[in-house]
Amino acid sequence: MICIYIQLYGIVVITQKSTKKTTNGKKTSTLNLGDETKQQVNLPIVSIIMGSDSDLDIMREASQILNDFDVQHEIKIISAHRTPALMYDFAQNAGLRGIKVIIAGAGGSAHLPGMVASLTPLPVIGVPIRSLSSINGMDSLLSIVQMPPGVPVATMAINGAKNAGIFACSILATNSKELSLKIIQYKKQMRENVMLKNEKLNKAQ
Ligand code: C2R
Repeated sequence: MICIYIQLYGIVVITQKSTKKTTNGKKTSTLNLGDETKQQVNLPIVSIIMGSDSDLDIMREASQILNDFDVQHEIKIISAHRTPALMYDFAQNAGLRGIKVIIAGAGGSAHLPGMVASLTPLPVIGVPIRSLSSINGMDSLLSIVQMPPGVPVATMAINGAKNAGIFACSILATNSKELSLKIIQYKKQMRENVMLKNEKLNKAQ
């Protein structure tokens, strides 16, 4: 994986690019989503956005999962409060750029996920961040989860960015047998890890 950092109109864009190549040297997406164009040009299909770079340590966990599942994604800092016009532009155009799922993390008075959800038909997964200025993340959680009827945000646990990555994969897997098999394998591995822990526990008794 190569990360490219670009400063664009005040937004930091971090693009994750797979270096996987075919025998003729052309890059391809490893994921079959039935979208030939995207497979050829290898564009991101998940967008991870967050209100501030101070959220990055947590939101990286979503990126890590997407890397593990070979899902092309981008990471951007966008704030509904600090950069409303950019947030609007992002939300209006994400689907047109080929993004299929948005993961949005924010702390404190976290309006970013809900505002983005109000502007796009794409599924939005919200991650409440326990930021320094927040009330233990409870303010972020309630801001994101208590959306008015008609504008849902699939809200994860406080700091639950890892689950946001897995949930994004689950949504994409409804259209990809390959990704679905990877998730089945992931769950099998989790089950085996628990069995191993049980074995260790039994031996220690
Ligand atoms: P700073 O660390 O930059 O002061 O940000 C961010 O997500 C972060 O957790 C503190 C916290 O403010 C949050 N923030 C929002 C929004 N923009 C920034 N909740 C928003 O638009 O919802």
